[in-house]
Amino acid sequence: MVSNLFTTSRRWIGGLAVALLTAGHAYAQDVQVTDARVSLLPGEQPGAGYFQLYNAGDEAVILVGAESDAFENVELHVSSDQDGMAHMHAVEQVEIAPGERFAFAPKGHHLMLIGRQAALEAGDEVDVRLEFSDEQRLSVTFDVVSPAAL
Ligand SMILES: [Cu+2]
Repeated sequence: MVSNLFTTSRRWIGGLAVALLTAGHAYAQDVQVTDARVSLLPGEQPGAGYFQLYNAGDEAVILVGAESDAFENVELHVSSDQDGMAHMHAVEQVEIAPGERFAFAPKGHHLMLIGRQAALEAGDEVDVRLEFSDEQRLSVTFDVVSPAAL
């Protein structure tokens, strides 16, 4: 009886996965990333990642995070200016509508790359995996640049 139930639910989950695949969701291959670069400050200070996202699909995509083997932690941040003081805070997610472009750029949204795991310098490349809702992942190669190059 127990094994019977197990088999049935597994079959049902399989059917659900197929249904989701055909439901017209936007997948990572519909997302185009260009101009990806990481600006590194000297010493232990975190790096900032910038890029352009284009949603070529016909459904919204939602960026929910990022990770990289080169850093302990990667967060989605947004900068703001309050009373002449620069602030930034973490954001949970960024939604990009179908056909829309979204720029991660200085003084706006950026990836905060915290806890460098190895020496990096301008001219190097670093891989970052962008994480979307539905557990979609997109691996992107970022060029390491000096802040002066932005
Ligand atoms: Cu930040």
